[in-house]
Amino acid sequence: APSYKYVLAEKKGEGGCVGLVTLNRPKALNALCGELMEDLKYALLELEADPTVAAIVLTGSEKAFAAGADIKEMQHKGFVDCYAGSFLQGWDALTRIRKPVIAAVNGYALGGGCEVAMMCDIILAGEKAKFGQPEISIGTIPGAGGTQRLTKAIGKSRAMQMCITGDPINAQQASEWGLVSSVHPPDQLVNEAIKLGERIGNHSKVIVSMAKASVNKSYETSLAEGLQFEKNLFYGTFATKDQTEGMTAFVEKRKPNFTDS
Ligand code: CO8
Repeated sequence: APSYKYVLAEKKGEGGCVGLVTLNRPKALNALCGELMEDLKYALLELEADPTVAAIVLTGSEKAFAAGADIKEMQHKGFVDCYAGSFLQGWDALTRIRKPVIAAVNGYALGGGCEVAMMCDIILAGEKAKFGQPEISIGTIPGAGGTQRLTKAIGKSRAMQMCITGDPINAQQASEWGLVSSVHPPDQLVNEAIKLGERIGNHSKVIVSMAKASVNKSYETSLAEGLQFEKNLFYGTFATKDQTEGMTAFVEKRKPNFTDS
């Protein structure tokens, strides 16, 4: 496997079915500089292409998932540098991964760090996690989905408050507000995320990616269109061997043997 400067990519879980990507730029609290985001993209694409990997866990350190976009990199930029250079456009790569991506957030997930967590499919938090969109306090606004995904996740009033005060929320609040699925002791968080990945790995990879695509569709479209999209994919599952196997195994009272086909 290739090695990266700012991320570690490994395989964990039963049969190496869970990819683990760890952001690793400790001196800057995993601030998301251009090079780190390139490393992250290629690490994810490598795991996406690996047929044994069923799900991917993305984590940082116990102190910081990521403290945001790299402020030192942005400090002297002008509008034209950002616009003509499509500044940070490459971040979208994360949202095009078709396998499930689970964010395991310990410590700070601020600004771009919170946005990257929200680009993932599921967020698990450590008890000391802090989520925030502090851009307002450095004279800018969220630029990678903070005003959009946060609003969909926790509602307008709470998202508005976070984006215009810059005040972060803790793991408990994030859990009550539905931003994260569950909260765990910091030292167990990554293992819990890997276990969740293993449970996903019990299922057919092709059907899992259809389920992911269908849930994501609800973010992008009207109810009627989303229901039609879901129905078509549901019908589509009947073109797979895994649907036949899953239903046959149920009737025969045995475990299914999915072949991702
Ligand atoms: N960028 C660059 N360096 C950072 C960042 C950052 N976001 N965050 C921390 N660092 C660096 C610090 O500069 C420091 O480096 P040095 O030792 O060389 O001075 C080192 O990390 C340690 O940081 P601190 O000493 O500040 O550590 P503390 O424990 O005292 O504080 C905090 C931790 C509270 C997390 C603090 O570091 C902080 O407030 N960080 C900035 C948080 C922030 O404002 N993030 C938002 C950035 S803006 C953004 O993300 C916009 C995204 C837009 C995306 C657009 C896509 C198209």
